[in-house]
Amino acid sequence: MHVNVSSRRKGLDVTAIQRQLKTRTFGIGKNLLYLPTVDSTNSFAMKLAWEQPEEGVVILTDSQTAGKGRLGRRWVDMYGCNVLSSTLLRPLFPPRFLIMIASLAIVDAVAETCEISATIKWPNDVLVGNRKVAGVLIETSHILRGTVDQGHAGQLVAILGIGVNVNGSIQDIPDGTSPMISQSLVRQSPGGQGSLSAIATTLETECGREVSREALITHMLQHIEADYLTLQHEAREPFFAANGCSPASHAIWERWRSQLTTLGRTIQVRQGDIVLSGVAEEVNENGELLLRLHSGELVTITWGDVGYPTG
Ligand code: BT5
Repeated sequence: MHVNVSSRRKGLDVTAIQRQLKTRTFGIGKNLLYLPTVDSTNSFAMKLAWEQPEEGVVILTDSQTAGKGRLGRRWVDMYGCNVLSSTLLRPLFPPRFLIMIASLAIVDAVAETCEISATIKWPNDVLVGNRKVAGVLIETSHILRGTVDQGHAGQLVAILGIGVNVNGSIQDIPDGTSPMISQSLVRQSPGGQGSLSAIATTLETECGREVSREALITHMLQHIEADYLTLQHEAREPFFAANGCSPASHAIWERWRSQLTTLGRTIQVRQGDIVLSGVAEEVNENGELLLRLHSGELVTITWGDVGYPTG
């Protein structure tokens, strides 16, 4: 692939992305919306979905003023250094598969763009070594087309939000040590470190050179679209409706499972104020984590933050 490396703090080269993109619809032509700055690409995409819920629209920005993580947390960035994207989707399959598709797309795109092996920490983090380089946020809504009396069911819309720390260094992110971020880090991290640089990294830091955001976005969207369209196709088959899964979804689950660094490790799962400790034994095809508590009991975990205790 030949995409010019954009200088940090410069806006995205959207033309380069469109020239290189080999997708069928995702991000093609008017399906690519670029805003130099926005509150949150996910919030913007959700508002758009109410007016024009066509799938495949991709929102890109150079900086968010109110970037969102899960559970009301913040996602911070530095202007012109990150991939901040949201894709509007109308999945016919359960949205839990989107988290698998997105994490795998990030891992593959990172390998193709800068030859770094990233891994996945359940449920939604992409790591290089032990540090977070990307996060995924999926938000869903039922959008009515027509009226309920006309018999129109709500259409599920999912916004797939991805944030990747690409260039610059984490220490330079202005909000990285803000009380809000630090507070959530202290709560999340069993080690209790209070700064983002203790748990996060950028691709440039890891590979020692500036990385093309345009190339990364291009690779990522191609992977997301390929897996998404395969699942959409199979979701229309009676087999999927009867079983809630298909050969394709099983294959995606297997690929996702094979990239999870969480499995087999002693972990701590924080759910609000509750912390569960044990061994991450397995993930099921619903994407849930099966945790063997130290008491021997096996519990199914549907949400939370995983920490790897040190020492
Ligand atoms: C996530 O949440 O990891 C989901 C992040 C999704 C961000 C994208 S950017 C485009 C789209 N539009 C949005 O508004 N959001 C999406 P969570 O697992 O809850 O992680 C949030 C936590 O990660 C925060 O509480 C911080 O501790 C930490 N954090 C914040 N910014 C970070 C960054 N740039 N890199 C690594 N960690 C960060």
